[in-house]
Amino acid sequence: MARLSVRKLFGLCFCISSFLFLIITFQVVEEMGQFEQTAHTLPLKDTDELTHVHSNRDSTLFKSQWYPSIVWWSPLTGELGHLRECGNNGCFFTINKSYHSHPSTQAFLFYGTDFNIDSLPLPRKENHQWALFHEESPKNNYKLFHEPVITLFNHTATFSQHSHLPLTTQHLESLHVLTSLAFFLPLAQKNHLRQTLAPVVYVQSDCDPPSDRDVYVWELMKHIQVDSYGQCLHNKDLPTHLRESTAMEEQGFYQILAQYKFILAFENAVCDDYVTEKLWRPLKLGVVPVYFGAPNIHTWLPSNRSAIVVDPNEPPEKLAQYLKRLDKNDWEYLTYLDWKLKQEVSNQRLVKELRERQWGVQDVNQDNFIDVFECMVCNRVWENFKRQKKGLPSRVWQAEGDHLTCPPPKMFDFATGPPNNSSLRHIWRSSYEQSVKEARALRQLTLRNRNFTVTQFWREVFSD
Ligand SMILES: *[C@@H]1O[C@H](CO)[C@@H](O)[C@H](O)[C@H]1NC(C)=O
Ligand SMILES: *[C@@H]1O[C@H](CO)[C@@H](O)[C@H](O)[C@H]1NC(C)=O
Ligand SMILES: *[C@@H]1O[C@H](CO)[C@@H](O)[C@H](O)[C@H]1NC(C)=O
Ligand SMILES: *[C@@H]1O[C@H](CO)[C@@H](O)[C@H](O)[C@H]1NC(C)=O
Ligand SMILES: *[C@@H]1O[C@H](CO)[C@@H](O)[C@H](O)[C@H]1NC(C)=O
Ligand SMILES: CC(=O)N[C@H]1CO[C@H](CO)[C@@H](O)[C@@H]1O
Repeated sequence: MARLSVRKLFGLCFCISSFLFLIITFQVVEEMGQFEQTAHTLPLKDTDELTHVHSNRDSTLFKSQWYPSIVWWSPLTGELGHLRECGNNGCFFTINKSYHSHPSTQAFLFYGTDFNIDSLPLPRKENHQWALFHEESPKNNYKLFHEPVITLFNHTATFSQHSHLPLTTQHLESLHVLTSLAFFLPLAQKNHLRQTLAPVVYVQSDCDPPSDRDVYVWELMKHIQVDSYGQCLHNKDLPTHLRESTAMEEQGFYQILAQYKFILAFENAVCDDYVTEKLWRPLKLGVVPVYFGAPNIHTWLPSNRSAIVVDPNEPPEKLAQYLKRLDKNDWEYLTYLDWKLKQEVSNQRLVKELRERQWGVQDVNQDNFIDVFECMVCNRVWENFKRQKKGLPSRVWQAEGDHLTCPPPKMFDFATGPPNNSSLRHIWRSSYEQSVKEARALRQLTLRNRNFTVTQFWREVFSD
């Protein structure tokens, strides 16, 4: 919930800043005489006007008053209507659903977590492109993670490196924050602090997620001391002013974590490329992450010896023994911080990704990933307009299974587990299995290309 509200806050900031940006853009553009009309007259379009865009070979975009409309089917941006420039192209973006049947509408944008079966923009016309934005955990909406559903979309922006706009590094501001020594504590100091602190720290308040991390950590705690500040497996209190989940990015909180030798960086779900701040935070602080999450994490680590990657098939006791050995052996521990002390990211894949991505993270000087997603779709819509004008066949975009995928969640089965009173742990597997059926039903109903009711949907889900 807290993450959600922080995200909403960011969303609001993005909205406000992109609104200001737009106002400024409009003023500049208007002064340059490129727009013949002001923005508020733009939404008024009809078939003839769109045809005009197609047929008038000589009209350059900015001489024309007509723009394709792109409808956010999830009200993510909250913007009832605004024109955006995307390079040389312009599109009108709106959350007004009555644009579904408007002739200027060329694309629909969906936000994964809000993607709802009960009101899809059906019927879908041949020119209606669908685009999915989903950067969050699979647990927020499992049914999108199956081929029958993901392939309904033409364009994707997801955490998968295979998507059209990969958001894998969405929680990493820059290479600089990784190599920075701002929070780094020398090992002598950490060794001194070991008199009062455990070697390992864990901070989670989203308990019993699909990765089943709490059960693993509970088992690990039998073999090595872990200070656990969050609500899950809690055994140590944070200072009162840092107890709000919004304090997770505060300096005071970072300083507490930076005192430890190891941070348990356990994702809430285990899928390739699903990497969150849980990994980047310890790397930033100069604490060795003990990572459990994306099986392909080696693709993204700053160097080949910068994190201890948990093998879920090995007993936690073995990991505990390894951590204890490193705790006693300074030289060996420091091999994991070598890259940090040299301030060098040797993973060229990560370097390239950060250099080439077109969006920034909490950076007012760069577009955010939602702007870039909107423009990707806008530019693709225009690309086909231009091809049509030249008499070329339209280009076809199609999401593929690997644009959003995650294997079924697995539970650990140690002899004993935490004294839990949460049944949540047990729902993930069945909810995943149910989502496979939902995906199949959703595809069938969507391809029928008529609107359908929730009742019809559930009837279809349970039809076999
Ligand atoms: C949505 O768009 C329609 C035109 O397509 C317009 O009549 C209506 O007022 C708009 N709704 C809002 C809330 O702006
Ligand atoms: C790890 O990286 C270092 C330095 O970049 C390199 O010399 C070494 O061969 C790498 N080891 C492996 C196993 O990839
Ligand atoms: C979008 O996807 C649909 C369904 O797969 C397909 O029929 C359509 O041709 C695609 N449109 C574009 C522009 O790629
Ligand atoms: C779980 O148990 C603890 C202590 O046994 C109690 O404080 C907590 O309220 C319980 N939670 C729920 C959801 O029942
Ligand atoms: C389906 O669309 C028709 C026509 O637009 C509308 O009258 C009807 O209420 C819709 N049905 C559902 C289930 O949304
Ligand atoms: C480790 C442990 O005690 N797990 C229990 C958690 O709760 C479920 C029922 O909600 C039990 O089946 C588990 O054994």
